[in-house]
Amino acid sequence: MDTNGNWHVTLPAADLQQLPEGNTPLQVTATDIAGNHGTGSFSSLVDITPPTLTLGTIATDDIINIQEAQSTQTLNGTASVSEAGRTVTVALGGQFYTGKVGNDGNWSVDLPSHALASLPNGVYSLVASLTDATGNVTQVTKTITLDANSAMRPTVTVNAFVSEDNTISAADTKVSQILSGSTTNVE
Ligand SMILES: [Ca+2]
Ligand SMILES: [Ca+2]
Repeated sequence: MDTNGNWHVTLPAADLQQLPEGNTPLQVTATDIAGNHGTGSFSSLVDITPPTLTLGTIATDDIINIQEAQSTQTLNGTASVSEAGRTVTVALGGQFYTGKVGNDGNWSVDLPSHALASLPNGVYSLVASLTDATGNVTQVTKTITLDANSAMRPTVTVNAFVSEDNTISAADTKVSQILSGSTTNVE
């Protein structure tokens, strides 16, 4: 204690880690030379448990195709009911989307069609995160496939048929004819 009556006590980390979760009352007692006591107390909230967080399936099969990318796709999930009102953040392709945890613990985050359509086709890590009031963070990652970029849509080209004039004559029907062409973006 200094001459102004200010004091401090260091609480070792090893002791803090032994504290039970929840509200922990702390009491400080001062005693003067005559043996008189004075006490002060406060309550400190201990929360070392990160929230639970689960992710549902998006676009039926976690594959977003061209048709699905034309409308908003909603990612649903669950979280600890204790996190009601807090924000779930979803990262996809360098963009962030958010939704709130409901009173039942359910949440949903919308991925807008313009964002889905602008991403190159490929496999993406979709990362959802939720931070509780104490700062404990839970992150859950799932892999989704985007097959939605129309520039990558399969194309079919058919070459001219039957002696280059596309007309099947009586003579042409007497022999086999070959139909040929080419495709792009077909795996
Ligand atoms: Ca917590
Ligand atoms: Ca799908």
